[in-house]
Amino acid sequence: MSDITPSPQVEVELEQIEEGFGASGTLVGIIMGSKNDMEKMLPAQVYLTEQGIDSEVHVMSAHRDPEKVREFCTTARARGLKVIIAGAGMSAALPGVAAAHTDLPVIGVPILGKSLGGLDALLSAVQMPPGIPVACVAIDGAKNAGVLAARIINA
Ligand code: RP5
Repeated sequence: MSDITPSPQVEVELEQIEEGFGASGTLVGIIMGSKNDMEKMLPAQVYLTEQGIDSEVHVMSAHRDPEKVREFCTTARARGLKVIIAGAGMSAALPGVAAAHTDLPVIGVPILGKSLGGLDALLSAVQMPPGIPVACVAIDGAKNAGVLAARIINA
């Protein structure tokens, strides 16, 4: 038995794991704001799988499911995740909110919506305040998010 006492923050995270998301054993968490984003986000997982990197996919919206997003992101490191890929359209808050709740690298994927040519999502994802970074790929650029996640893991 270890005589190292977990920090209060780690204890909180472990409690949250027991109540919510389990220990995944995966390295990359892929989250998106709607099931309607799934088709555009899957190229990230396809690339990671080709590279032998396990990932998990969840739908959670920063606006519709804020508590789920908070729980996923605050427990991500303790569950073994190394990178989070977050895709959303319209007012794409998900990447930035994810980055606010974890110090893991967050890669944002702006999803093309029905108006504004995707600029709404691009600007929402990329215009982060200093200290809370999101590494943003192109509009509908999920494959590059997978490539970047793999490079981060293999750095
Ligand atoms: C965003 O709003 C989602 O990421 C999605 O791209 C967009 C529209 O969501 P749905 O109405 O299709 O569920 O939060």
